[in-house]
Amino acid sequence: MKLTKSVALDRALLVSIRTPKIKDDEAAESLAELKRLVTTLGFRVVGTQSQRQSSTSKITVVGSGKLQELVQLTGNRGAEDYIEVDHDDITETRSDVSSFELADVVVFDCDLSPAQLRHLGNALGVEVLDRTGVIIEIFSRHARTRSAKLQVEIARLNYQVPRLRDADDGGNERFMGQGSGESELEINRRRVRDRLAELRHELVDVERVMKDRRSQRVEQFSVALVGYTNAGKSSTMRALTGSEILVQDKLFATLDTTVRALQPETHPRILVSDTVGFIKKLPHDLVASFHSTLDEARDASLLLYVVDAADPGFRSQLQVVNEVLEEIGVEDIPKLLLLNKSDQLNDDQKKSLMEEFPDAMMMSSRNPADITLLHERIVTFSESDMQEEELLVPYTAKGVIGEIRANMRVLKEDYDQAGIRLQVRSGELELRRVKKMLEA
Ligand SMILES: Nc1nc2c(ncn2[C@@H]2O[C@H](COP(=O)(O)OP(=O)(O)OP(=O)(O)O)[C@@H](O)[C@H]2O)c(=O)[nH]1
Ligand SMILES: [Mg+2]
Repeated sequence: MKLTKSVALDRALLVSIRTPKIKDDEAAESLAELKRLVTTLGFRVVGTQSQRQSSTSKITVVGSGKLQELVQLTGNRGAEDYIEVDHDDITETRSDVSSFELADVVVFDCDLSPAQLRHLGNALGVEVLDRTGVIIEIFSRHARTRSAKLQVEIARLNYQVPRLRDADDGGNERFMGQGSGESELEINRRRVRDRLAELRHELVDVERVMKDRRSQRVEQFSVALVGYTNAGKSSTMRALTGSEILVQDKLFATLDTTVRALQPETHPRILVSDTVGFIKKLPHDLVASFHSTLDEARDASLLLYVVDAADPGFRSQLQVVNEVLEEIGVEDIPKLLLLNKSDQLNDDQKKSLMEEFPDAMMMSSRNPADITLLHERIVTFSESDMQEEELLVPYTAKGVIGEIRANMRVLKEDYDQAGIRLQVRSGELELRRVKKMLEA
């Protein structure tokens, strides 16, 4: 689905279906999140509607009374054949339409089948989207690197395949003279499948290059920032590395992993990487696509879990992050929880959060003193399995001093007759490498 009419489609109406399986507060939270997703796409939300239903399986999703209401709110632009009045429809409904403004797009906070999307589109005569469609659209607008673009394109095509239909809506016209006897629909599906195979091939190549690049960094201590979308990962990354990274009050501002050195620079260097954010009900294809982006997290020496501690829903967001990361196998990597946006909390709130998460760090990416403390914690952690040793470097040894200064922490140095005596802290591999240089 490509939103070709996005300039004109600027007023959105959101619809939430409350099934018995979903608690009311969860549904409200999810609807608030959908509102932010839709706003990120550039739409203006003119109202929300909710309705209790036993399930979301009805072809019209909502009851007929509610459908009539949606028809009114979108300016009666649909085809009447698709709207039946069922007088036994006694479901509880709620509207929150602030001012009476007609909507040009209706967004459902659940996943809709291709048939439901089609039926509702015909009944309302406006664009109808589901949650997955919205998320895929955001991802595709925000992807910057080749790998992210490929991953999103694959997810988009996978989403589209079952939604393809004949140009004349259901007709099964045969293409004469082509020999194959395939319908237009079949031809379109085959084209999409061929394209998917091509994209997957290309992605494998791109990923091989990324993997090589990662393996060259394998000896370096690296920290990955992970967490829910909009938690403040990129802001923290920016503050820790002094780099100009995109920070936006938008969902999924970051889709590509960036890697930068921790600043002020340490010896050895510590690498920090920013990763894609998570969201509840992330479409399955996108989860699969972004596993490769998250490889950066799998290879990290320390994971910084960033949460927006000022968001009352952060516990359930953290749970989503944990679930996805468990799937990619990060259980053995040490973790530090960062309770970010502490500037939005009062003292009592901070105190009770620290009691609840005693190992966490309360911080704000906007507070330089907090960033300095975080920097220290990262450095201390990176040195925890390092060894201290004294090295004697003869004045005649070439290049060794440079190697030591770049890759080890020098605690003390003395100049005597035999050479420079250095007290260093270093990882085992580096120590071995330097000793070999000294023996040569
Ligand atoms: N008040 C406050 N706002 C913050 C803080 N840290 C980040 N923000 C804001 O939160 C919003 C999201 O920040 P980002 O750093 O882009 O969040 P992210 O986790 O990288 O988000 P995605 O890339 O979308 O997954 C921006 O508007 C930031 O300015 C903080 O400590 N306090
Ligand atoms: Mg970001």
